[in-house]
Amino acid sequence: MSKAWIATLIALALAASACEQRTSTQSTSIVPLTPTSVAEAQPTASVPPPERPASFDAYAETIASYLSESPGAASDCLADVLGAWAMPLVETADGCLAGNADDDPDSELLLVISSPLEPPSATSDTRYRIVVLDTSAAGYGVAFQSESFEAVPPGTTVLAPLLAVEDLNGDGTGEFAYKTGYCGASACFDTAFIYTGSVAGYDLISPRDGIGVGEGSFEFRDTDGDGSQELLASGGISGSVGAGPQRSRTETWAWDGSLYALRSTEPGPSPYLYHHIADADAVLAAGNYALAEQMYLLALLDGTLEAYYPDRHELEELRSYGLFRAALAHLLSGGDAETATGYLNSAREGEQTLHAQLAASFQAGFAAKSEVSVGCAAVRDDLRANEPEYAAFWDFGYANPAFNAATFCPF
Ligand SMILES: [Ca+2]
Ligand SMILES: [Ca+2]
Ligand SMILES: [Ca+2]
Repeated sequence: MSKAWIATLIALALAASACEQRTSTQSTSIVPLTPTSVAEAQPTASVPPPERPASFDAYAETIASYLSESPGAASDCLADVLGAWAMPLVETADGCLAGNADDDPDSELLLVISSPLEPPSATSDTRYRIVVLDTSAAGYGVAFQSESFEAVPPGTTVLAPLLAVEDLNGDGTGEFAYKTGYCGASACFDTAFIYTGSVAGYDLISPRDGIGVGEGSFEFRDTDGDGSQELLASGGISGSVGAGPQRSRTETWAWDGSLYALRSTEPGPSPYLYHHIADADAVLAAGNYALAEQMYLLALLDGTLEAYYPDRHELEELRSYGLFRAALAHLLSGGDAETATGYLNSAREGEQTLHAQLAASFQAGFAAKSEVSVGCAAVRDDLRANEPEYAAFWDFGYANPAFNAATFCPF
């Protein structure tokens, strides 16, 4: 082709281009503009997904290279790769999330990659990682890659570790969150991690060890309407015999300006009298004596509440303990001695119980000078004299607080 002919072609092309621009400018209201990037992306969508690499360590980079060649694959969150690679336990719906994970406005892809664990460990035959794929002018790159985790518990059919990718804390830049699991001999534990991204990389903004809860589930929700989402971690039942009576709980982890920190813990329902008495104990310890008195009485009047260790005469012991504590709460809230005496008389009816004896000790001490402190001194003497028996009764497993004589009558 001659130089003159090329020059003519270029001139024609420029003229045509100028003409198109004028046409577009004149008729923007009726002719939709087609962005060139999309027009160019169309043919690349037909690039077939790459072969799954032999090495698990190469998965993330291979997917990033493929996305650079075929950015259209990001629009359906890598369904073609996830389909072609058939990574164990990873399904498209749970294996990929698109959203903003950092401080530029583009979406990143949060992805789960997995492979068989060879040889398998005692608790798993599959390992997985969380990966963040980020686009830039140079193409896609691996912006974050977690350590390798084991898929647990045994028998898991779908891995769904991705929790969220968006501006979670309401500061205008993106975060992402995922969860991992760990199973011991008789119980499994779930842990959530939250990261925020910037040009400098990804920083952990949950505690270093994560936010953990036994047999847990996690949900992001703005519970107080301040524009920042809290992480609600629910669970706490371990299924282990040594744990003692268990109840679920919901922890609220809130953004404090630099980290997600524990804001509050809400106990779940329990069928056990022990937990209802423990709730009243917590209210008394917080100094809300009138409410604590009501809670002891309501717990003791609720005939549906159960014992966890019936062979300890648990309900009888807890009844005498609860009535002693109701008397204490009544006196501390400024109530009359007559009502408190009524509670203590009733507490002493549990004749063969440790706590009937405890109530009697308090009553005798209090009667001497009408002072709570004298009654409490008598209680402390009784606890000291019979500590092994009290400690044995108050051992409610590792999921519950250990026996602590100092909490019985600290006044
Ligand atoms: Ca971004
Ligand atoms: Ca944010
Ligand atoms: Ca909030």
